Amino acid sequence: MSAQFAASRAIAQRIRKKHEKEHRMKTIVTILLALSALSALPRLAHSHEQHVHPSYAAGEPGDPKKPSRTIEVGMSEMAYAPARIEVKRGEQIRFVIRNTGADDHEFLLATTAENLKHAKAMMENPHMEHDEPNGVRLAPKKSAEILWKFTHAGTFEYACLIPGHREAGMVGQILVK
Ligand SMILES: [Cu+2]
Repeated sequence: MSAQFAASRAIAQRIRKKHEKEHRMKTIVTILLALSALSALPRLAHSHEQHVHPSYAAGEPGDPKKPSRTIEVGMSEMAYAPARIEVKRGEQIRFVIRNTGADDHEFLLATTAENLKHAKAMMENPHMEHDEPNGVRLAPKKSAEILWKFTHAGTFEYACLIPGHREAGMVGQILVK
């Protein structure tokens, strides 16, 4: 009787161990799945970003090791100086952008369609941060540089998408020939 009891206890223990092992395996699998989901995130976020801002229709971020032409751009209420720029296709431009005004202003290089879409997003979220290489937001008296290579011919623009600014005239034209 006691031998039988011992045997059934041993069986019960083995079953419990098996369950514990299965549980551990399940936990490990869950963690692995979570980790692989996490590692997929940056890629997803990236492709999402590219989808939302296919901003690089105007070209691509420049290469600091390659020669460039410098163009100074002043921003104030509510205009850019100059308001029109011509570049050659393949040319690399170093924009030296200075806010000479009294309010914050932006310089966002894109197509008109992209900027209008972006402006709409900014109406819903006026404090939206831009960390794209094709744009910058500057406080009064601040300056920044954007190095850009114009790889496509066409008409592009730089605009300030702070609500009301583009509409009031903060838009400049870039003609890439
Ligand atoms: Cu502005």
